[in-house]
Amino acid sequence: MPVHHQVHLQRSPRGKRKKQEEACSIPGVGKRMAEKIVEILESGHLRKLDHISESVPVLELFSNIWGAGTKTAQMWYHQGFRSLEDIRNLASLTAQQAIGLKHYNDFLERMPREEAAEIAHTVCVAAQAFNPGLLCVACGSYRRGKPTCGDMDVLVTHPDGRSHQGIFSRLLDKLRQQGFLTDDLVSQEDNGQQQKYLGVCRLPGPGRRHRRLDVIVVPYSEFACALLYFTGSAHFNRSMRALAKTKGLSLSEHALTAVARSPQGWKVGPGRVLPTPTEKDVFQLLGLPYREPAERDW
Ligand code: DCP
Ligand code: MG
Ligand code: MN
Repeated sequence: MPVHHQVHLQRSPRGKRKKQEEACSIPGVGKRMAEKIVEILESGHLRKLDHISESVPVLELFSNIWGAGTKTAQMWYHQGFRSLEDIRNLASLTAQQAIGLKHYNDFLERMPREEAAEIAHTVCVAAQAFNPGLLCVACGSYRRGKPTCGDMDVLVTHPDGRSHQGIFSRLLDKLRQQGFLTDDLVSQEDNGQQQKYLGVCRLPGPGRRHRRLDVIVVPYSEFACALLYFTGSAHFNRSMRALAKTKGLSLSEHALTAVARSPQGWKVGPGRVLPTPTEKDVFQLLGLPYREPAERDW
């Protein structure tokens, strides 16, 4: 044993050393964890947490900026920033984070579902002016019947299977011209066959707040799975995907697929897409009783 180690052990009080050994004997507890346990036992306090409890509210403040995750929040904290004023004046922001900061308070607030309905209505009227056969569905927490919504999620498709094509950018251009869309966050035009827009809108008239708006345009062949996905909740979707996996199926926002496997269990090929004209078909193929949107929080 190295000399400095001996000296340390001799100097430490017998009780402390015993506690340390005892803590170490717990399976999964190593030297560093044992030290922390002993510190708490001896002083009733862990000094390492002092710094953490100081940073937690600031990290939360920062990560509530749209487009900033925990990593960015931590980086800003380490750069010495402590307030939104610091971020505004000193931090380098992505375009998305700048929009998130500009609408910080509006984005933190949930809107009443009546206002969410007005937003969906505005999008649907604009879409159906191009083609009255377009199908627009208000999804997300709104479709689940929540009294307030964090944003509005609108799904657009056409039952003829092709007239949804070309609608995405025309619809967004029109809403921009109306002054309804105020900022763009993400516009994905090449996500397979589905197109996704994340942005910011504001209804006309005084006293209106900026609200988050998500729009997806999907081919009708993917309607049921896209509707199921976009209705959520996110937790419900994770459960459904996990369940599908246990049955050799794969559920996505595009389709329910029978995964093809080799005798060794490897995935081979793209699998076979199961026909799911409605949400009920997805439940049925998974062997589940149908659940109304309001029953899909878990
Ligand atoms: N979604 C998901 N996984 C994610 C994010 C979203 O499956 N990580 C799906 C399920 C959500 C839907 O997309 O219900 C819409 O996403 P939102 O973030 O808009 O969530 P909600 O509409 O459910 O809640 P909120 O009222 O906060 O908008
Ligand atoms: Mg939503
Ligand atoms: Mn959303």
